[in-house]
Amino acid sequence: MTQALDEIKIGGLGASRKRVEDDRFIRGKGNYTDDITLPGMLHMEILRSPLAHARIKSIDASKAWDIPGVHLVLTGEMMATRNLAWMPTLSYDTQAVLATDKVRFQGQEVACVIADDPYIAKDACEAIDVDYEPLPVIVNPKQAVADGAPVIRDDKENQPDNVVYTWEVGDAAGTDRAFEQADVISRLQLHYPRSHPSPIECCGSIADFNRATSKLTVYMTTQAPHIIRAAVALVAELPEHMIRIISPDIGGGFGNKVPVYPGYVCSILASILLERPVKWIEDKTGNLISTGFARDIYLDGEMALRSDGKILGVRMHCDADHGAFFSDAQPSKFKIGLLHSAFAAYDIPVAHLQARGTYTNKAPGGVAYRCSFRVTEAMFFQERMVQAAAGDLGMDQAAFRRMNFVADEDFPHRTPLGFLTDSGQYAKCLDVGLKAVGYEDFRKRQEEARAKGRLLGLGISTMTEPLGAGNSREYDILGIKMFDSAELKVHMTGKAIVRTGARTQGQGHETTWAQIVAHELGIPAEDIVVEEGDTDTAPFGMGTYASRSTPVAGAAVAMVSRKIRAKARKLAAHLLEVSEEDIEWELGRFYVRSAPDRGVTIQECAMAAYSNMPDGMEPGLENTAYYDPPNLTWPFAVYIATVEVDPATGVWDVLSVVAVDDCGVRINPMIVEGQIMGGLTEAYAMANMQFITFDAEGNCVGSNYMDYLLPTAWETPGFELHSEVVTPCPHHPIGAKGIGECAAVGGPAAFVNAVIDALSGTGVRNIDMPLLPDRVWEALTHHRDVSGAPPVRSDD
Ligand code: MCN
Ligand code: CUM
Repeated sequence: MTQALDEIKIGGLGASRKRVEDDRFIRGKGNYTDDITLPGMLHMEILRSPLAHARIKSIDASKAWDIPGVHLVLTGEMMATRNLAWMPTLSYDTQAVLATDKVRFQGQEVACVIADDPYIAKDACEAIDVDYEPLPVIVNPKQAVADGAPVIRDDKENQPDNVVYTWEVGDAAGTDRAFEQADVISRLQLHYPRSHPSPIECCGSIADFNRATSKLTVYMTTQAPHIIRAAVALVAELPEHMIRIISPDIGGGFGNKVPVYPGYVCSILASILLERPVKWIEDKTGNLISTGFARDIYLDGEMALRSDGKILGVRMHCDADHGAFFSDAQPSKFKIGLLHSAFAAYDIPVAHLQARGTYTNKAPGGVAYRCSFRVTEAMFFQERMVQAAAGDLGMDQAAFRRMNFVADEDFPHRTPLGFLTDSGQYAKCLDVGLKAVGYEDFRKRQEEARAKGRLLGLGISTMTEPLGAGNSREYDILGIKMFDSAELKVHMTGKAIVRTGARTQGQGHETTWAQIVAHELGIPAEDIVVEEGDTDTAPFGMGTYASRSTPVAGAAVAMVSRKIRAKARKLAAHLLEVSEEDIEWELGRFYVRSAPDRGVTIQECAMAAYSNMPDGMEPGLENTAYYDPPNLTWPFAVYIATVEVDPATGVWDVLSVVAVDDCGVRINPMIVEGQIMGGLTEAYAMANMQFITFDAEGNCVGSNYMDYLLPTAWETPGFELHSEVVTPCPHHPIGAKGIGECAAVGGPAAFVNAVIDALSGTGVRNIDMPLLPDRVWEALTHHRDVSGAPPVRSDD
């Protein structure tokens, strides 16, 4: 008789275990950067530029220095004497830490004051006199490349214009031939607006340099502590063992906390100069106006179609607006991130993509916000284009997609733009979604309603997302290869601690990593503590973004558990006095094959590792695994929204949302559902209400929560989630694919497609997000597309 444990009961794979971190979060016992107070700590505030583009004629900080309680005023000039006025970005560009020559976007960091408290520091910032000479302002790529446009990055040699890069991929000639053979050519042009991750906790850091030990400790809001340590080592020329980056609890990251911000650098330099801890906590406006934006991309594409509905080829062009500095934190060699994952779910013979990046007078941004490096834009364009193409052919939306999907048996599938997708059951997901939303029935109701002047619409969106950078062959950040790590220490009582190179920001790693160990070793999840975010204790890893934690660090957790199990097997053989070959494993226990009643638990093996190991065996039960994934993981999802548009006002209400997500094996189904609901909420907000843009002077319009609306429970629609399609990832040790961003990536197109569907018959092909009532009303009333591209009028 064997006695295998019930995996769900011990909190293993598939258990909807409650999130252990929530015990402290919901009781106000989280420990965020701003909760930390160190003895002798000073406070830093940043003076930001009110202008988007201006030459700095002079900075007079004498009045600020005179204010009692002020310890230091940092300006670009002072930073320059230490070679720190500029810093390298993660995309091989440079970024001003504090402006010296010019300011290049509204909100740019101009000076810092370090004082006894943040209020004195803020007041002192206002006492700094900056004499600006305004320059012409550029707020979109068209202006950036216009004849005579002022060169924003005149600090750079060999930068005669505002073009950051041009890049292309695919088969241009083959695509031309496909278009020659097309029966129908469908075209779409749109702008995916800037959006902002806007985590509840803003960015911040506490730098603590100890002259006696020469050690620099920095508590900071970062999603990638080891990358920050590497960057500090390189920029500040401090040795790595003298730098400790601690990322305490994080109140949401969503990509906003990947880049390196000037505030971090200034607090570090201030602490080194003053030999006291220096805390910098950004305010909301500072966060919204100056930190990691996302999107802001102009997409223009064509699809070559055969009259029976087969897609023959795709051509895409993209203009990306990167703001004043190219600071994307993305680990691929591709300048435009993974935009060329567009159309990966469709079996398209040939495609070609051209991309151009431009500098503008806006805060640097690009990739960050619940996206795997521009996959959000890729999937949005893909699904908007597919809807337009089906419409042009007069084909049913669902049938057109189904006919062009990559078939289940065609994996691994090489996409026309070069990716290798791993697995999926696309048509099945679509069918589940259509059934759930009552597709046929809705189409009938839509027609009946139309006859009565009511506008109903249904939008389908699908997405497949390349998640889990790297493999190290193709992905790196500043030459540091992409992989991740896990360390597992099993104590003698069989309790354990697992540490990884990732950093949770709310995703629930403290819960799910323990579940992977429970699955591999049979140690109950509640006996395992998870720790991340301290570079002095965590194994080296590349952090959490691009939903890479489960695909990479999570895989490392499984692999290190297997190493522990291999050693425990030797201990079991020793305890049971049989040879290793005679031993079988079942969850939590080794037993003798010929005598299943004779067994030892994993806990007994752990005790033996410290008290009764065989002669010659190294004591202890600990190990580390570094995991370099063979490929990205490719989850798939179908999102379907139905809406009703009020023709009188342009207001639209969501009637239903159905989500079918296939992220392979789910470690914790409840957490996965939470991720999907969160992503759909953000998708809805982007499609419906979030407005952050620029006027002609480069003023950031919407840099406050009156304009940039965060969705609350009140306006957020309900979501119906489906989990019945599971395609295990063929190359991940436990079959899991990433899920953290899927719904934010695929969701927006479902809402926009639904509103455009409601407007069918008016000739409207596109309204740019957010689909504010006035835009929808304008489209309906004037039968025309509505662009949301900046500049906008300030009173919009
Ligand atoms: N999970 C699971 N089964 C799977 C896949 C994932 O149970 N098959 C669990 C994971 O173990 C983890 C969570 O779901 O607890 C998300 O996992 P994963 O898809 O690996 O994504 P990451 O942990 O790498 O999180 C990053 C992703 C990104 S890039 C953004 S942006 C985002 C997102 O997660 N930011 C978030 N979701 C967020 N959720 C919260 N609460 N806060 C953020 O800042
Ligand atoms: Cu692109 S936002 Mo997340 O990858 O941190």
